[in-house]
Amino acid sequence: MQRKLITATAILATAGFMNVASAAVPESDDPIIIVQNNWTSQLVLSNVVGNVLEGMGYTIEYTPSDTQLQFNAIAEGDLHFQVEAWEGSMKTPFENAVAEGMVDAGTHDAVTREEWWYPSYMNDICLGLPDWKALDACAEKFATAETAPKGRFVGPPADWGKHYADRIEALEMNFTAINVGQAATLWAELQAAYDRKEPVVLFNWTPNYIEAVFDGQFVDFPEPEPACFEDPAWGPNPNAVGDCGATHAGWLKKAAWSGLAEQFPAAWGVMQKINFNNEQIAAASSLVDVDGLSPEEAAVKWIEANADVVASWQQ
Ligand code: TMO
Repeated sequence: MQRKLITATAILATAGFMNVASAAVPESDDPIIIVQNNWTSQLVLSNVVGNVLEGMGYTIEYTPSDTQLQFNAIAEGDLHFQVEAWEGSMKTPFENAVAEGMVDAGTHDAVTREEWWYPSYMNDICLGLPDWKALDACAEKFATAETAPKGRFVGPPADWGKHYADRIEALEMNFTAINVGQAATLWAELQAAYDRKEPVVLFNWTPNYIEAVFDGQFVDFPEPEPACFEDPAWGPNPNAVGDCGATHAGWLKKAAWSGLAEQFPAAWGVMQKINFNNEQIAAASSLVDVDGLSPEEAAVKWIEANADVVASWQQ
């Protein structure tokens, strides 16, 4: 199949109809290494990208990586493409890697937020929510045997680069962050509390399947500005930096190895066009977290449901 294509291409090129380089796909049989992380939409959408590139004839390898360390590996060419780099949890390592030669492969239309989040029934239990001060005044209601008298904040896996213990200290909150080992534990904690209308506040993000299944809201912390992290005088605590929340409208980017353009030009063309919106990402996670598909099965379904989107990447 591949050889035939090249032969036909070569003939047409000789006749002056086509450019050989642009038609001989794949340009290389070396694998394109797609990075996988530990949350659902990323696992599904990395498979979507891999399936599309495999359909073009490329050899794809998937390699799991740490959300903070992956960008250096991409800069060095050990990993090649990351489809979901989130501002709220990856901005610093992303920007550092760009300074080392990693390519910012473009920003998705999706607008993201990563923040403390609670089910809406808590609005009746802690008056004044979603303001963080109202949450803090209500901290004892969130206490567990492990954290009493402080409230428990169910925090994200450690490799997501969050520093909530620092934020809690900077804002002098009566909470303790208890980090989960994996995302599924966040949702299990939420479900268990939700079923009994018990207090719970946990790390969540959008786009995610959660908003379609649970009624809830993000906690409003002071909106971050660069000065929050540089100037102790900024923010509610005049003696601390980091006394603010995460951006309400974060970016979502793609990250790529700089060698892709030369070694796999047609694949690179697709990677540059890939552009997810909030709905498409939430749908990717729902296929797994609600419908129970594997990420691989979900990728096939997602591609079926978004055939026009996938076609637009290849034009
Ligand atoms: C891992 N996350 C989606 C929160 O950035």
